[in-house]
Amino acid sequence: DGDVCEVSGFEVKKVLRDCAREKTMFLQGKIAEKEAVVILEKTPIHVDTLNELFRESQLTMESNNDIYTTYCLQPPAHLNVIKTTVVCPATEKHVRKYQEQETVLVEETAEDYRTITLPFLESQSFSLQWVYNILEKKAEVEQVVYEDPDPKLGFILLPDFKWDQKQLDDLYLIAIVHRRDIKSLRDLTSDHLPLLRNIQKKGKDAVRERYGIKGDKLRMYVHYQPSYYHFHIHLNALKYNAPGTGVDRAHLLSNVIQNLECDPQYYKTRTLTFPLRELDGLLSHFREPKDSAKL
Ligand code: M7G
Repeated sequence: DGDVCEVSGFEVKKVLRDCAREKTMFLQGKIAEKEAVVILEKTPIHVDTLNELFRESQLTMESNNDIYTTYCLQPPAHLNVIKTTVVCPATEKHVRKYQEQETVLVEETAEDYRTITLPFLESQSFSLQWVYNILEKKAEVEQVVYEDPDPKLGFILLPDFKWDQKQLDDLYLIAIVHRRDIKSLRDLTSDHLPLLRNIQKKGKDAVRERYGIKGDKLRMYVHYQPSYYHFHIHLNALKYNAPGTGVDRAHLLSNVIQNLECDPQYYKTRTLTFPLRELDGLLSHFREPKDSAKL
């Protein structure tokens, strides 16, 4: 399963989602008989390639009216790349994750978490193999920006695979904690405050040192629900409107810390609201009469 699938052999079966504005497309298909999901994304224009872009592109005028002219600019090959992410072999769940679909808001009480969400995610959630590969230095080793190796307070900071690292405008990193016993925001108590403060402090310092971006230009947050139930924190450039930063899913790290300072059991006891997509198996469990979900 660790084999790299050759994307050149990708046969498209279905367009899962097509976002013209974001210039991304999510595709389902096959690579050598294996199910695959492929994500195509046109990358931003880099400021330092502008001179080259105008000098070396082929320009075709499309229209002209008074002082207004539009062109089609055909850049040289190396400036015209599409970031491509391949998931192969992809599971049915990957296909659903990227499929265009309606979402609804769910209010999850502490009891709902225990009786509905937890049993569901224990049986259904995505494999964490890629996370363990990072923590065990079996993958993305040369990508690591910073590591605090402490087994209780430590974490690995590295570029999120959504970021191509070609420009800082859309900087996106993740901090993955070493300890493996925190599934999500729901598991946090005041016992975890030293861990959270450690990531907040050292994560900011590492980003400033490596990329020259200061802490007040950085958004640090966790998702609830996450896709991967091993605790991690998202870090991105404040000016970048990254997907998943909406109030329905993102919980700012500084707010999480303060909530736990006020109430050690905050996330264990509160009702948490989050969006679920129509095809998410968890949603059907929320819609069933609660008594049958407990069986
Ligand atoms: P999440 O909140 O669990 O789910 O975040 P989301 O994907 O629905 O946001 C997991 C984060 O890990 C996301 O930002 C992913 O882009 C990122 N990610 C996922 N995978 C499989 C990898 C990977 O293999 N390498 C790296 N570097 N990042 C990944």
